[in-house]
This record gives sequence, C-alpha cells and structure tokens, in this order.
Amino acid sequence: VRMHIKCRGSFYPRTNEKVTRTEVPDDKVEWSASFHDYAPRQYTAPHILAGPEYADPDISCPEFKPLWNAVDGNINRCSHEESYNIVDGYPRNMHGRTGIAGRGALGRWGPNHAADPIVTRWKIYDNEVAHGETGKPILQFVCIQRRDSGEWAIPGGMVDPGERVSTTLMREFQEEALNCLEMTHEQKKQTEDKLKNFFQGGEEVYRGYVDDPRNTDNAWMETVAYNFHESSQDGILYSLQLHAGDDAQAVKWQDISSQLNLYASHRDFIQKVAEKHNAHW
Ligand code: RP5
Ligand code: MG
Ligand code: MG
Repeated sequence: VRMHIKCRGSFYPRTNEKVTRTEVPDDKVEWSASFHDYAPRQYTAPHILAGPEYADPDISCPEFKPLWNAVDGNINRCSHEESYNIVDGYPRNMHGRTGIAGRGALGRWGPNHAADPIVTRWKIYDNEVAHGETGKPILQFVCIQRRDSGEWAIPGGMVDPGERVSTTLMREFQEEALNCLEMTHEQKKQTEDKLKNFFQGGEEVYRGYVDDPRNTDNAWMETVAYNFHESSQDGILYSLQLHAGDDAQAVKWQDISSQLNLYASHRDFIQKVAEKHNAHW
C-alpha cells in the first residue's frame, strides 16, 4: 500500500478558521517511528460536535460504550484491513500519523465505512475508440465533482447503519449521478427498475483504507469499491441521462487515463479497473 499523503496537507479541509495539521515527514508517518514532540491538535468539526444522528458521541461521554474492532449493533466498527489499536481510549489510524487528532469532519471514531460504485463503459463513436499511443480501447467512468472540495471523484458515499454495501453502491450512484432525490416517486421506481439488473453484475476491485483528506489519527475512511461495467453498446448505460445531485455539483463520463487527478485515493481504484479491462491507462 501507498503511504497516506492526502491526509497530511497543511490545513484540515473546509474549516472556517485555519486548522493546521502538525507536519509529519514521510519517515515519521509510521507509529513505530519515534517522534517525541508529536502533539497534534485535537479537532472535531462543530457540525460533528453538534451530534447529528450519523455521528458517535464524544469518547468521554459515559453512555458511549463502543465495541471496537467488532460489529457494534448495526454499526460496523471493523476495519477491512486489520484490527486497529486503542491507545488511551482512542482508536488509532493504522496507516500512521496524520498531524491531527480527534474526528475532524468524520462522524465515527475509527473506521468510517463508505462504498464506491465505479460505473464504466467503452468510449464509442462508431466503434470503440482506441488511444493513439497505447492502441488500447478507452474506458469511461461516471465521475462526479464533489461539492465540498470541487475535486472530481467516484460517486461514493457512506454506508448507513445496518445497510448492505450493495444497497449503498446503487443508492449513492442514483443520488449523486442521477439526482434521484429530486425525482417523483414514479420516476424513482422506473430508474431503479432500469438499473437493478445492471447493478447485480458488479465486481469488487478494492476493499480497505482510503487516503481521504478528512482522515485523522483517530478517524478514517474505508471503502468497498465495485466496478459495474456496461459491455453492450445497446445497454442502458449508453442512454442513461446523468444529473448531478446531493453532494455532487456536476457529473460526466470521464475518459480513463493516467492523467486523471481525483479526490482521495480514487485514482488508484480507477487504475485497477483500467487494468482489469485491459483498457488504455
Ligand atoms: C471517500 O469519501 C470514499 O471513497 C467515498 O467516495 C467518499 C464518501 O464520503 P462522502 O462522499 O459521503 O463525503 O473517502
Ligand atoms: Mg452521497
Ligand atoms: Mg458522496
């Protein structure tokens, strides 16, 4: 695995006051590397402290008795990768130091589980379009622009308590890339019927930690990324109308290549998909 870097920027993302991260040099990311004066700022965003339904209480709260490294009621507190340590009562990011403690903008202590639907098709005009240099066919994926950072990304989202990952994958795609939240009940049903079969044919391409800019020493993103590929030119993915919705402000079919610059570690997931289909990268 690549060392996390996007969660080591100078400032914590999307804060009104400037919230700085302690600088963590590459060779001090691992907890086993000694860093004697490491004393990162504790930061949990005001909207998380306000206690929305999706967020945990503060660790000091006496009623809060989380089951770490376990399925805790309908909340999955297991990492996809390995069991994480609890140090002085706080779960510790197993990918190392991030320069900030607390939860930042994440709701859960420890792993925050998401799902990422990577919806692909071949680029076609009359026939498949091959790339000038590699001669390999060009793959496209449904790419959204995040409202929070303006970066382009996979239309992923958080797994709701008790929700199946397969449900999250299809739900988030419909919310962010089709704007189903603003559809009538009837339209919603039609869209779901259209997509149901397509979303049954997914293949897992990644499961684990995400190098998300919101990660902290005590809270981090993990995901399950699935590829849903449209293999037929007559398939529904060639006629589907894309509309950005919810936390997406734009959506498009993006040609896949190594030139891509995407949110968090999404580029790594897209590369895996390109390799799987032997597409241009
Ligand atoms: C990333 O954040 C995941 O890979 C997923 O795409 C996304 C989930 O967070 P929200 O889009 O709900 O903010 O780490
Ligand atoms: Mg969403
Ligand atoms: Mg999202």
